[in-house]
Amino acid sequence: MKRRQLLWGAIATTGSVLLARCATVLSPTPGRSRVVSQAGELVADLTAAETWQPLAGRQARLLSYSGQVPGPLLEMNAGDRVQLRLHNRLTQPTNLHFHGLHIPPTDQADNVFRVAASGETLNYAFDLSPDHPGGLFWYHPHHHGTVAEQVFGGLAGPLIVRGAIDQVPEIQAADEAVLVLQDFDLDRRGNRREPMPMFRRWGREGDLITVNGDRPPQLPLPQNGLLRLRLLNASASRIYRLRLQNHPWHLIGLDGGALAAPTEIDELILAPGERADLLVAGQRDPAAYDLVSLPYDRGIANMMHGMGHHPRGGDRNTAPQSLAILTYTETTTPTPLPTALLPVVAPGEPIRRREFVLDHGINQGQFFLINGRGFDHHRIDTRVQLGTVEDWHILNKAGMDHPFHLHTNGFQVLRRDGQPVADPVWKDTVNIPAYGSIDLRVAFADFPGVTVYHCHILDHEDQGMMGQIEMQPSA
Ligand SMILES: [Cu+2]
Repeated sequence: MKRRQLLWGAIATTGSVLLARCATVLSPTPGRSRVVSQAGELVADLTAAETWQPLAGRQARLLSYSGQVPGPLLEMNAGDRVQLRLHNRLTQPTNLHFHGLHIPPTDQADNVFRVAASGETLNYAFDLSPDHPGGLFWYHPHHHGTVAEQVFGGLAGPLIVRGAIDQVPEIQAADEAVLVLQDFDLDRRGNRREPMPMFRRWGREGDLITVNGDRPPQLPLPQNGLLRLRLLNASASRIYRLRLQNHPWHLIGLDGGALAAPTEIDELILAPGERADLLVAGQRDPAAYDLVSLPYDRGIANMMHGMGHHPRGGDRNTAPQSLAILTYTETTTPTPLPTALLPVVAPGEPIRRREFVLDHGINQGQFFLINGRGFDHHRIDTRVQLGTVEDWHILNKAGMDHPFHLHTNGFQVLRRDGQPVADPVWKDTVNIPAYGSIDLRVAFADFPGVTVYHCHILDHEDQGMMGQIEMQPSA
């Protein structure tokens, strides 16, 4: 079988290369490790702690998993057993959420109601089903009230599931790069700045954008070859608008869902929590091409003008920034783009329709509301039956974008602002622009229990924009 290179961390900038077939834990560069499942099992320890970290050429006081920002890459196959131990060396409670995985929301699996107090260890254990979609997922804290602070401090790590999409021959032959996008707000000494109350309302952002905790990496693309680019927005609030300059790129997947065929795109908007899977074909003149981040206004400018504020300190990154540099290398055996990927299975027919209104206001001391209410751990907001399909209309009545994320089960986006979406795919997070609406079709499959849906601007989640859903076994 042809093997690809997997680029992870600041590999290209130091010249070392990591082969995807290598064994359990590898550190291609100091502080950048990868844990690959062996014989159907992935076992790893993650220690959450405040540590000094190298970050984009300087030292920064960050929150890290096992001394790394982002955390170690966990790589497994559909059907594997996963066992993780989370050691909490922070001064506050934390826990883990496995964003996008279709696993139980209960017991030791994706149970966001568990708490690791400072100094404690939590065991996580779950099985991925043999038909679990292959894709890029991620792990991060989900302890209500401190999610934004902990993720913005650096706590986030990528998780790859290898599945059916990875068996497509052209994708198998492609080189692969995982890019974790994070932003940070640091003072001159490298300490994290405490966000002003107003920035917590907007959702905290930082001037410093990093890719895998570093400066823009160079991504080698062999002439005539294929590079699979896998992007994760692990930022607390920042929405990225991305463009590969003067070079085509093709979308092959969104979140954990594959497209039916590669689709050439122009721009890519990536909200917090979202992922994109892309192929870049080395068919252009050998040169360097920039992956750039362009300004995106998620409604803050309007709000600042409305309140008489000058645009300072909110969405401060207004100039395009290079996030990675695609660099052509020597010619390789020609690999064409695949013509087909995986069939997209339809969710089935809905048995009911619900409406969720996202808005701002004050309710029991919380400001970000769903259907007029802020989060209450003692209240179940939505009860659904397993084995059914529902249509959800999500209406954003506020002048700020709110990316909506549902745990445990995926959905397809059928309409945006009432207009049908061509060729919907399975997703777990979708941005709802200010004053916009989205229609989803959700399939509630096999796992009973209580979990949550929420805004993925993590300050909004912490300040109330979250609801609880109970998935009940069919009678
Ligand atoms: Cu929000």
